[in-house]
Amino acid sequence: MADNPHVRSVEFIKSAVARKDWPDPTGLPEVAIAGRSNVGKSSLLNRLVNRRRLARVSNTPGRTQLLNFFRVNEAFVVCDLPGYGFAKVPSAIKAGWGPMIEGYLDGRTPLRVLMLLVDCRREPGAWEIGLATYCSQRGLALLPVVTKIDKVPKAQRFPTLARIGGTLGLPADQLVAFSAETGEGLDLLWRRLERLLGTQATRSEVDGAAEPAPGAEPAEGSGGVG
Ligand SMILES: Nc1nc2c(ncn2[C@@H]2O[C@H](COP(=O)(O)OP(=O)(O)OP(=O)(O)O)[C@@H](O)[C@H]2O)c(=O)[nH]1
Ligand SMILES: [Mg+2]
Repeated sequence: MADNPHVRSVEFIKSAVARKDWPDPTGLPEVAIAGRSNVGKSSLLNRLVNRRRLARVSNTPGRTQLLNFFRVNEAFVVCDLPGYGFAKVPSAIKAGWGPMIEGYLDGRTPLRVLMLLVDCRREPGAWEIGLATYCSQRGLALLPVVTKIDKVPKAQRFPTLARIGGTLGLPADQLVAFSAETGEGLDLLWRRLERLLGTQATRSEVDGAAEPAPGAEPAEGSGGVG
């Protein structure tokens, strides 16, 4: 993979299920990657940090079965979550995922940003809509990402963002169109992530900050962040 100027270092910290196994907070802010099974969470993480096989990717939904923690640039921690919903995994295992994910979202003190991934070919369901609402209630910054955007013809990309954004109650320009396959959207994703992590303390800065990409990106509206 080509160099990514945003990435200086990445280390696997640990996998965890129970709260007692979560890594000790180090003062670094944390970012969670959430979304339905097979939406492309682990692929997004690998692309984000420029490593082909850091997080395990699979055609079979249900590949990621634990909370997997990584430290990036000594600046933040990322948690790759198991997927929600219709995974082809034994129901005894799947039954534990709801509490594992919800327990993490509710209880993880350093958590600042929730990346909510939605497949470009699906409609966000009650679970995704609920998570978006949950973010504003809990004071988490929401970073919505539409994955596998390489599957959508260029002319259909904006309508796709508008449709998914509409369901989530967000303006289309707040969604990042992303492809782990081609790297489309990677730079925008990094810029939004860095801005959310860097300006966490002041909501007004997050809401009001303009994107440093002349012409390419409209400035963001205030809906849905934090
Ligand atoms: N075309 C295309 N395929 C992708 C993209 N991202 C992921 N995939 C494929 O989608 C499948 C699932 O990817 P994962 O990254 O394992 O998805 P996940 O959300 O981590 O899945 P779970 O861990 O099972 O919840 C794999 O076959 C990937 O190769 C993308 O941007 N474009
Ligand atoms: Mg995964």
